[in-house]
Amino acid sequence: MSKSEHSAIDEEAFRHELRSKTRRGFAISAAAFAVGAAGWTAFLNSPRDGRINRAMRRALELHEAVGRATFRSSSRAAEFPISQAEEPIVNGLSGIFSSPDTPQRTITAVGEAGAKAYSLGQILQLPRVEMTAELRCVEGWSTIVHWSGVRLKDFASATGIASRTSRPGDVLSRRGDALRYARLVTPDGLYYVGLDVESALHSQTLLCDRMNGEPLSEGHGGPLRLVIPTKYGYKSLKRIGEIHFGDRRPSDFWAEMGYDWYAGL
Ligand SMILES: Nc1nc2c(c(=O)[nH]1)N[C@H]1C(S)=C(S)[C@@H](COP(=O)(O)O)O[C@H]1N2
Ligand SMILES: [Mo]
Repeated sequence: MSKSEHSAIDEEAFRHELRSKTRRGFAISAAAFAVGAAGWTAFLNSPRDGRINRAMRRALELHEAVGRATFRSSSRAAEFPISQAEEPIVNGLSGIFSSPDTPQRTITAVGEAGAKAYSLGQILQLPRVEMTAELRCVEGWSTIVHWSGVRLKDFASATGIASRTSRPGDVLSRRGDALRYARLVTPDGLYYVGLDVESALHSQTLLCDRMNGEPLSEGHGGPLRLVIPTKYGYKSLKRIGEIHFGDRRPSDFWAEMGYDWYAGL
């Protein structure tokens, strides 16, 4: 089977999955709204949680519960032939140019055993992976981009950072050993994302140092950014300063503005 046939099939499977999830999501959200239909007034007047009202927040949480319940590590974002890759716009500069005079050479990893700094060189010794996938911004554009880097899963396996017992290896295969959440932060702390551990350790979740065959520019998050095509673009944090794993659900820059915390497959 040729490569393009293969990705067409993957894509069909992806769209099918998305459609059925969307249907399920709608059914449950509709039920939530019916319950909430005790009145628009009650809905609109419900107390606020951050910037959005609590009823809306609950609907998003329900949507997330559906996503998590149907998420399997075999659910994959579509991948495309490399020839379809294009240059994405630079979108969102929070936390990127705030310390331009300090070239960043280390990433701090924080787990149950405390914090440890890793050089970019150490991280990039992990097996290299390439992926051509869609960067989908919630604002309505999407671009197919060719990325290369290493898997966050491989970094976690090598360091033991996602393990409750700080043991290296595949935490998701050891019952109860995986910490529940990952949090990534820019060096200045201004931009941050939270991920459930299954999404963080998904095989398409990459730490990238190259984009479309070139070293990653500062605007796109160089020297190292997260790319997670199973989620909306706002989860793909540019310019990683710290990677944390823990059991407390992390805050998230765009979720605090009212967007979905889960934001993906
Ligand atoms: N540090 C940081 N990362 C970020 C953002 C940001 O403002 N700051 N914006 C996010 C959003 S909303 C999108 S759509 C993508 C865009 O990535 P690009 O600029 O490489 O196209 O980056 C994400 N990562
Ligand atoms: Mo975005």
